[in-house]
Amino acid sequence: MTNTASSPQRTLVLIKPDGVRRGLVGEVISRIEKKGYSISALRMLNADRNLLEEHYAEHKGKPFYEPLLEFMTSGPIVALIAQGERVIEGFRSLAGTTDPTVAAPGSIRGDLARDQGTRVVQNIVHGSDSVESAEREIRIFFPGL
Ligand code: IDP
Ligand code: MG
Repeated sequence: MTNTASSPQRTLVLIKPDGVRRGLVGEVISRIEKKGYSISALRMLNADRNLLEEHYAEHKGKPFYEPLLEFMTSGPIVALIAQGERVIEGFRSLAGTTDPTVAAPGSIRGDLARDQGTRVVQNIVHGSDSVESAEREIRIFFPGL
């Protein structure tokens, strides 16, 4: 029998330490679910430096790289896999642009974050930006899934 159904697209979402500290885990998850995506895996962890170096390899050498690793190890984070048709771009849209000061109202970053005057911008969530990075990042946080 020919199977024409492809497996659903997946993305890696992180709720960063600012989101966890501010009690926004439920709010972020709720927005993902209300949009209609499903969550297929979820864990809370204290990410160590090695894991984050792998995750943020593309940013090595940038001025915000060290502050970013310091921030991401400053408290627990939540990692989850969301899935559904075009979820990678869909979650990026839910998240809003990187800079929360100008992120669109209605988005997670636009509604819930602002510039705190820190060297790294604290913007509550991470979302994968391509199929390749989603699969790579999922392997880092959920080996075997
Ligand atoms: P993204 O999270 O919107 O994909 P990236 O460019 O992948 O943004 O950057 C990763 C993270 O590094 C951002 O979410 C933000 O926390 C931080 N960051 C990115 N660019 C800057 C910057 O120019 N100044 C300070 N922090 C930044
Ligand atoms: Mg990115």
